[in-house]
Amino acid sequence: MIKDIKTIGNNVLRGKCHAVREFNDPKLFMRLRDMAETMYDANGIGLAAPQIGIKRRMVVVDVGEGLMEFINPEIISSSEETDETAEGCLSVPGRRGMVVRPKRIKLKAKDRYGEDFTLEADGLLARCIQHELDHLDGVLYVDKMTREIFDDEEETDEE
Ligand code: GNR
Ligand code: NI
Repeated sequence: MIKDIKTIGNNVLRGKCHAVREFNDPKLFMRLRDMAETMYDANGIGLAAPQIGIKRRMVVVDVGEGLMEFINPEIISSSEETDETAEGCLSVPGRRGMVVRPKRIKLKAKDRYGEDFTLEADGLLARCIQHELDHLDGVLYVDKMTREIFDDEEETDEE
């Protein structure tokens, strides 16, 4: 089911989410399906549970490589090297801003059955995962953006 996306100002986006404890469970599967449906409906590349009002540590991502699910995810290492790129957020409609983040990360998470896995990510996937993990701790990209991007700006992609 497509859910309403909570927007900035709603407290559910500002709390710390609790770990998922029940795996291989119909209620978990239903929540993950709702998250994916809501993300695709909104044309997002990622969605964190608190964005649909669920205070649990789970995230869905699809940056064009298929649907990925991360439950109780943790970044276990990040590159020293950073990138500053544009971000938006479905919970902060109508705005965009530049954010500095590590270029590459190594992530540990559980799948829907409770099995541990690790993943190395770079590029847009690394960016999106970091953005989603921030949501699980009540952090929005606007808290860390270096500058806002305005719609009437010239493209400054290539300097
Ligand atoms: O759809 C989204 N696009 C995006 C672009 C750059 C960096 C992060 C993102 S995530 C965002 C969807 C969203 O708000 N997820 O929490
Ligand atoms: Ni977001």
